[in-house]
Amino acid sequence: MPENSRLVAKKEEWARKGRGLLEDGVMRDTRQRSSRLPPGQHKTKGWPVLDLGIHPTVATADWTLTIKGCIEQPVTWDWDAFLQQPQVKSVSDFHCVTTWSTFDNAWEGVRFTHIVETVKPKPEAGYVFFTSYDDYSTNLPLSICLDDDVLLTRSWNGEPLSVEHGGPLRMIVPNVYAWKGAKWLKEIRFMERDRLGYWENRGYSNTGDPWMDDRYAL
Ligand SMILES: Nc1nc2c(c(=O)[nH]1)N[C@H]1C(S)=C(S)[C@@H](COP(=O)(O)O)O[C@H]1N2
Ligand SMILES: [Mo]
Repeated sequence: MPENSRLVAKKEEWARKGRGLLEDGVMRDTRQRSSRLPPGQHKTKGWPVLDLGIHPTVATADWTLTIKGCIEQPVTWDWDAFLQQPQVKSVSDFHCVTTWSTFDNAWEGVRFTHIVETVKPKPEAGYVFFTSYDDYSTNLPLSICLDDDVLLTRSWNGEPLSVEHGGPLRMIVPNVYAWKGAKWLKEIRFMERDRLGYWENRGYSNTGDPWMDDRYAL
């Protein structure tokens, strides 16, 4: 896969060195927080673009989302079918593991809990694996995906999501670092067992809790 190999090599090096951790190799629980900023993060201006360097252009006319795996009702939606699902708005903060955060992003899209009600995961489904049009992937426990503010997002601050930020559709999962929110979302697979995604296979934490400074697989 053609990708931004210098960035990937840099981020692998950061994972080895524990860059951004307040104390080497120590995670800290800051959930009893007085600040909106997780440990080791700074608030940035605007909204940086961070990805593997491939920006797949998928016209909504060609776009589909397939949801499969350990579920009762597999579906493939085209763009119209996606728009027919209940749309909600949600405002949340966004924390990239490279230490920048943005506040008060207004997202619009479909709640992950609506996906769950529609596809009906089997009782043994405990994990979710996301695959994107740039071949990126990431994984989450189903429990994290059930948070109210987890959205399949098609709009940011009132505008359609731009291609560079993952349009037509991306995941937003505010309670974990932003690498766990797949841009250019193509497939969601429910699974019995966990499977590591792109960064989770390259030294990044499998849990990725910003409030725990939980950046790397230590
Ligand atoms: N498909 C895909 N999704 C991705 C990535 C990627 O390279 N490809 N990068 C991740 C990382 S590391 C971050 S920080 C966020 C950045 O989103 P942004 O570019 O919209 O700021 O997207 C995440 N989702
Ligand atoms: Mo990131």
